[in-house]
Amino acid sequence: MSEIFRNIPKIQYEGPDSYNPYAFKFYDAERIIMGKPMKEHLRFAMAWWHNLCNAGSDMFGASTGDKSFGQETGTMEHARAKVDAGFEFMDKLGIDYFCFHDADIAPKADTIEETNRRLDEITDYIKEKMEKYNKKLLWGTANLFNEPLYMNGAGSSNSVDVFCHAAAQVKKALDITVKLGGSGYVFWGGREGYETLWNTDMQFEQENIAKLMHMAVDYGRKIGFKGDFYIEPKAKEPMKHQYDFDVATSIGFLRQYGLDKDFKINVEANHATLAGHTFQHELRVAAINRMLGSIDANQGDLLLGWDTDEFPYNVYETTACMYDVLTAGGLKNGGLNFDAKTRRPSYTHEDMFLAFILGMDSFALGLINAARIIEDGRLEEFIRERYSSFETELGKRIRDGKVTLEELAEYCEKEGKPALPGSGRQEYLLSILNQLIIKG
Ligand code: XUL
Ligand code: CO
Repeated sequence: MSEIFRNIPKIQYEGPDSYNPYAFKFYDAERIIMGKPMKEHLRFAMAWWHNLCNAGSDMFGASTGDKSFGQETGTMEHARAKVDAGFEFMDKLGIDYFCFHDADIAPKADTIEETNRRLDEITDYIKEKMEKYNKKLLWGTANLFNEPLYMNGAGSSNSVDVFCHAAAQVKKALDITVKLGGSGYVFWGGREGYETLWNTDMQFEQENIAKLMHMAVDYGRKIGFKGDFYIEPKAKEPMKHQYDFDVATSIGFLRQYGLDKDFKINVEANHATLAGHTFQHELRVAAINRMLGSIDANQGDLLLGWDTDEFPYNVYETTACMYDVLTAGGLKNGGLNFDAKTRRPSYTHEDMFLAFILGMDSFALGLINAARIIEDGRLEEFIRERYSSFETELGKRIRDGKVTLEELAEYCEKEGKPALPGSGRQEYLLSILNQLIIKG
């Protein structure tokens, strides 16, 4: 097999003063941060679909790039060429993980048998490469949104036959995820939602999605899947309303249907902003519910109301993200999957590398900053102090659930009107954040 990205060298760390576009300025894989090498904190993953499949087409125009890698697209030769390209790419960037949908790795055939045979063939090849290059599968998933038959959803379809088709696809996607030793399996509810309630039985649809997920858990555990299942929340797009709207909604769903022991959340930055939340808000909701599983690392554009899937460059955001990851105790089975694509005019193979360098450096900076914030301690100390009135005897009894409303009403009568609760000092705290982030 000949080299595909011939003019791209192995990307090395050269430090913040380097002018070499093909070098990391901040990502230094082995550098120890809070007791662990950067690469273990970050566990970067390549998303097969954006990096190896998407060539820049959008609903207004054709592809601008070329991801044929020398083969006719849509063939098994092309599928194999993408494997070659993907492993060379990961190797050159020092990325240890990848993620895929079934449909990304092999072209769908007319029958399930033939599609599955192709998936067997290509995963044999991927497995060989994984061993050769020492790469791992972060998570696998099934594409349950592209085919016309999924127009009304998969688990939420009104058609029992479509539901069964989705089940067959999930079964195979689990088979190949386990075959490749994946540590996660994602459900992104692509079209699990609705356009109008005037043709939709919401309860029926949600119950059916849960049934499909239960079957996936039962089957996955039966064939030896020990990793985490994930829901990846998204508020809208492609549907007007999606059932897994945000992290809180998804956790409510998982608990309601008894799926919370097997599932965690895969939080995507751009999906958070589509739901009207910050990325950090979504991470925090997952973390305080012990359900922070994995992250789709990208960035949206606040001026645009859709999923632009940009490579992350906003260091304030990556800092907030890594702060929440560190304080949650890290990502165990999860990682940072670049569910991101280069902008349409950045169409060359070189741009693929430059985009990952941007994303990896942005998260490395985020990690460095987050560790600095924690080590500095001023922000955390402020928060501790802010709630310290609950350290009193009375405060503790409230927290322990050992007081009544009557008792507290009596206390108030005795104490009179409370003093103001103390300044939030937001501007001061943000200036500390600036000081710590800009330190360099
Ligand atoms: C779509 C999206 C998906 C999931 C996997 O917005 O994020 O690529 O990550 O299906
Ligand atoms: Co995603």
